[in-house]
Amino acid sequence: MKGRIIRIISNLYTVECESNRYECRARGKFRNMGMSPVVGDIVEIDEKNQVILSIEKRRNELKRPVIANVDKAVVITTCTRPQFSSFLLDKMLVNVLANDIEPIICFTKFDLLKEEEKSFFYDLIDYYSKIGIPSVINTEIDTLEKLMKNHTVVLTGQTGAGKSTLVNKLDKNLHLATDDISLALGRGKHTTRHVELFKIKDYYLADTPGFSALDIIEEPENIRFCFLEFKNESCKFNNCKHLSETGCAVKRQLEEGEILSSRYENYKKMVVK
Ligand SMILES: Nc1nc2c(ncn2[C@@H]2O[C@H](COP(=O)(O)OP(=O)(O)OP(=O)(O)O)[C@@H](O)[C@H]2O)c(=O)[nH]1
Ligand SMILES: [Mg+2]
Ligand SMILES: [Zn+2]
Repeated sequence: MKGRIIRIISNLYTVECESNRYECRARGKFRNMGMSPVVGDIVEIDEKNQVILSIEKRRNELKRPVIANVDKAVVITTCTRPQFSSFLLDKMLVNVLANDIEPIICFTKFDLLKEEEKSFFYDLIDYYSKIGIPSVINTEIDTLEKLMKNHTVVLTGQTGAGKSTLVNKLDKNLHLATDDISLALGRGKHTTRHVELFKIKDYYLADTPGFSALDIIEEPENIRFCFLEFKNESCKFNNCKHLSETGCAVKRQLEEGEILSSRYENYKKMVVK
């Protein structure tokens, strides 16, 4: 029987086959092969013995958070508490785009901003939307749900950013634990401890444990194409890295204010090691 892994807790894999759920174990052979089943995997199970027999080839996968076969990622980004970081946002976007997953940016804690701080975020929302990444505030539920319709979506973001809070808002029957004690104590405390896919209305949404730091593991070559607004066609050299080459259209657009300077600075931080 075929199904999808929707949750893993310790060594127990919950596999959903149509509307039934089976709590399965994985065979040692996966470990020996150096691969373990992850949430989102399509698997063949032996429902009588409750074991996973095989894993279907993945369409895509993420390492942070660990999940496979998703269409979109909602990149949860705080406006404050913890403080907004454009570098973290751009790293999360690269992480998603490099794995063939469509990002959506969702800002949280906009309500905690002072009036004069808000326009900075409106400008960011405009900029990212313009370059092709839909961007919303977590109060714009209808827009978000339209973007997620019929898709399998993963939430990604640092710990305390508001991922589980958003899931609870989207599905009033879920009462996932949310907490901000970590902020009061000033150290990382992960409230969500496992990845779990929830069926909500007409989409699947995965809540995930947040991270406290995110490293970029992509090659510079891949990173360049994740900056969607950096168009190579207009550069003098078609392999232009947009660093110190002559006739670079990206640098020209940067000087003309068409490219956001934080985007270019973050790109440089990621590719110049
Ligand atoms: N004021 C305000 N607080 C928010 C908002 N979103 C989340 N919070 C609060 O932020 C804290 C952390 O939220 P969580 O939903 O637990 O964060 P998380 O991303 O799930 O964290 P981890 O599970 O550790 O990865 C909670 O106290 C929430 O009530 C928001 O938009 N505005
Ligand atoms: Mg959580
Ligand atoms: Zn260039």
